[in-house]
Amino acid sequence: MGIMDGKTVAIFGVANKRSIAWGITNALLEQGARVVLNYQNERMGEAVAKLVEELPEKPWMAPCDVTDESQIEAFFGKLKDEVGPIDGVVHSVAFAKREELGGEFHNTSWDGYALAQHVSAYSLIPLAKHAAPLMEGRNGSIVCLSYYGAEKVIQGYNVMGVAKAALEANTRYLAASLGEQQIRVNAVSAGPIKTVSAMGVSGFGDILGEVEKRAPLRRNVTQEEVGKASTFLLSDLASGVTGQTLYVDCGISILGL
Ligand code: 1JT
Repeated sequence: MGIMDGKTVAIFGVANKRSIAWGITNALLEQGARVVLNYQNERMGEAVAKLVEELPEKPWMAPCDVTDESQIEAFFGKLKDEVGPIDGVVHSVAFAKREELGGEFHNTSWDGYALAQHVSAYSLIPLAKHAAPLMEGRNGSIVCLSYYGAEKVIQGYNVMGVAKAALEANTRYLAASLGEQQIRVNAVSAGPIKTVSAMGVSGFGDILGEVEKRAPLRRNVTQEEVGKASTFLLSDLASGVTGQTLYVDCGISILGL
């Protein structure tokens, strides 16, 4: 018996076993959901195919690069034909060039800025647009992943902070425009998590250490905890919640200096 019994959720952003999207996948499965996954391209498809071997049931999977709207349209078209309607979507996708993370913000290039926005913020909009018809009459729920750098300056987070600010604003505007269809849209603002892409950023290890020392819970949050909070937002337990950013960060964001 789970809070997601009978629901199907499409999850974007599983790359490896450390992915936040993988934590969400497992939390959803634990609550009885059926999940379907995207992968960015053939190379990532092989990695994700290996990952899902450890699941009791192999989920439906299809390729979809979120920077190409024709691929988003094709993904949901194929999903509708082969699986049927859905109840939720998880957007756990972000990218910025290494040289844009760290260094001085005033050196941000237009290319780096545009790429971070396209992958990390804009993509939520076409995803919501093409997912909405599959959620018709089902009280759909969309969840995306943000970070505190969206609202306060975190040294080195730079172009991703601006992209996450746009993502949180997209969450509110989509919540307003899709509300009439009874589709909810919320963001989870996760504390820093040791993922493969985050570990490649210099200074990230120091941030994990600072949180462990100062956060109210005196530790870092886990993929499993972000998974559980996201599952709540995707479930009917959150039926009155839309347009919000929910902090799942061991409390670090409530502190002043
Ligand atoms: C991306 C990366 C998005 C790392 C991210 C992210 N959102 C949070 N992090 C962790 C992080 C946090 C801080 C930081 C660096 C990383 C990696 C590239 C893809 C998008 O500061 C330098 C504060």
